[in-house]
Amino acid sequence: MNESARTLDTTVLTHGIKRSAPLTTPIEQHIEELRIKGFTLVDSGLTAGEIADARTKLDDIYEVQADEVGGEANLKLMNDANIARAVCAYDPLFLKIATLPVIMQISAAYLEQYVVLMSQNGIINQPSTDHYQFTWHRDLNYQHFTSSRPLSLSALVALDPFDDVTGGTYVLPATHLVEDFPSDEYVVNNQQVVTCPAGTIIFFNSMLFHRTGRNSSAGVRRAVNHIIVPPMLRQQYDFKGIFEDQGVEVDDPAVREYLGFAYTLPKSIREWRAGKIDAALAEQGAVA
Ligand SMILES: O=C(O)CCC(=O)C(=O)O
Repeated sequence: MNESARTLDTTVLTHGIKRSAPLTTPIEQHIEELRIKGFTLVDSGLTAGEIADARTKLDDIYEVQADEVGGEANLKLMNDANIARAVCAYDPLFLKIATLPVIMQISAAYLEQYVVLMSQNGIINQPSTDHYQFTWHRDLNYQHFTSSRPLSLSALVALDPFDDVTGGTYVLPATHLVEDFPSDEYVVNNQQVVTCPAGTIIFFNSMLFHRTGRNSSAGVRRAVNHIIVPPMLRQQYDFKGIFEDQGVEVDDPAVREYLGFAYTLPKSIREWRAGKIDAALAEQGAVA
């Protein structure tokens, strides 16, 4: 408990209230926090040994993935330095983390429908080094709307302590309920930094504005983020596959795009990154 919590009056008396929300299960307390302020903290239940293992494995996977694309310089080129992607496909410990009972329970209770893992990314926050995640963002990038029910849940598992020195996670409470990014003045006056021990999961509505805190310690500060969504906005069937099976050619680029021909999912992290590296190189060429 922090100093200000210790001095707060914790009796809850009301008047003029006809509707309120009594809690019946501990999970509901977390769902209520997610609904109102947009984030909540839960212990993952991982052992100290598993957390230590996950730290080493994350660093190893990052090295492997940097090699896959011809070196870290290419990751820097596409703003993907110090991020390890789809780590559950590289080591079973990360599949265990992605499917932790508490992650499955809270995502089912919060999203209230069938959900899938949209992404799982390791964040490697190196001391005194810039990271793409230092800048404010929503995990559903470029989206500026609110919804009466949540669309997506992020589950950020701290693998190192998040504190004032290693860098907590900065959040703007309740901004999952507001369309636009607020003014700089609002950000400065209302940002909150979430700190927690290693092994904690920071769950947040993926539309909450947040960012990684700067790491001014001497060590690396690592985390794994999961974005969990109901897969409702996707094609109901594979038009591209159906057209190909029928031997039907579609030449018009606009029609190909409309039918989702360009939307096949990358089959590997190397393939996912290849397109982005090509785009970054093309942009550099255009500027030069
Ligand atoms: O590392 C953190 O504190 C936040 C990570 C983050 O912003 C993200 O994964 O989207």
